[in-house]
Amino acid sequence: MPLTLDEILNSHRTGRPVVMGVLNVTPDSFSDGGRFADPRAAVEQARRLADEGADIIDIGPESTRPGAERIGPDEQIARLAPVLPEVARLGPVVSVDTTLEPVARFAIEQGATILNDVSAGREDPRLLELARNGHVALVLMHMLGQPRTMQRDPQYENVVAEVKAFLADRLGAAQQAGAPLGRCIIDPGIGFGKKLPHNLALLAGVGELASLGVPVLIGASRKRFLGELTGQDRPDQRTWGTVAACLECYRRGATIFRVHDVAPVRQALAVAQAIAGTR
Ligand code: HH2
Repeated sequence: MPLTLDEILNSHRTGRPVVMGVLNVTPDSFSDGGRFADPRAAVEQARRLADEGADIIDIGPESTRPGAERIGPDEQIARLAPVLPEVARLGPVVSVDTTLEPVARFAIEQGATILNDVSAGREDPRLLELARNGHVALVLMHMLGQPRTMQRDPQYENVVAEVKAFLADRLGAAQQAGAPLGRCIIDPGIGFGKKLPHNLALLAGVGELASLGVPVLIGASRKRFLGELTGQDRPDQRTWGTVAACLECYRRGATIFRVHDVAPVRQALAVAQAIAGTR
């Protein structure tokens, strides 16, 4: 049985690992671009993610890969419309990966209960207000710059401290917009304006981020830094590196893992959870 939204939002207290399966309904995503742009293929993939044990299905109508061009709300809604209502019937909690309030509002009407905002409410601050009613959760992610430009020589003095301060500030902004702290999840944004040493420092420093008192989400799945570390050029062959990153972060206090390959990550986390429980 997939976890409920309340169980997901309590995962940092219970230590229950949460798996978020990625469903990109885009023609151009970096690792699975175009495969699920057809609505029937998308719903089939959502079913597979649910069968493999996803607690959340994160539907992305816009690619955020480095260099990606932005698309407007109408096109995002047109991509979600034939897919979202069917996915909402499958059982897992539905999340929508968007930075735009009209898209988020549409997604909530169609059954989504998590708003995964890679801009953490900076692009469209009205989005944060949608979590006011207490039925919707927010993912607030760190990104340096914009997807189009973010990999152009990002610089930090102390990446963990800077990302933590940013996330604390965005948690404050969410609360000011009326979103309860207990409805917020934070994410260091692996690969979003970060070079390899920045990504590694953030993965190692997950405990520091977890001290902010809300669940930490990690999106390391298939990302380029795994290729840099292993020499594996093909994103769909980076499953083992993804598993390693998830386990290391779980050990350090992250509980929510956004991944393309649900089954292997689910299995690895079940073992890690059992071992953690006997410590
Ligand atoms: N990464 C991607 C997209 N959305 N959301 C969160 N919260 N955290 C992440 O790390 C994250 C995210 C990029 O990966 P993917 O969805 O595979 O590719 P694309 O953005 O090209 O669709």
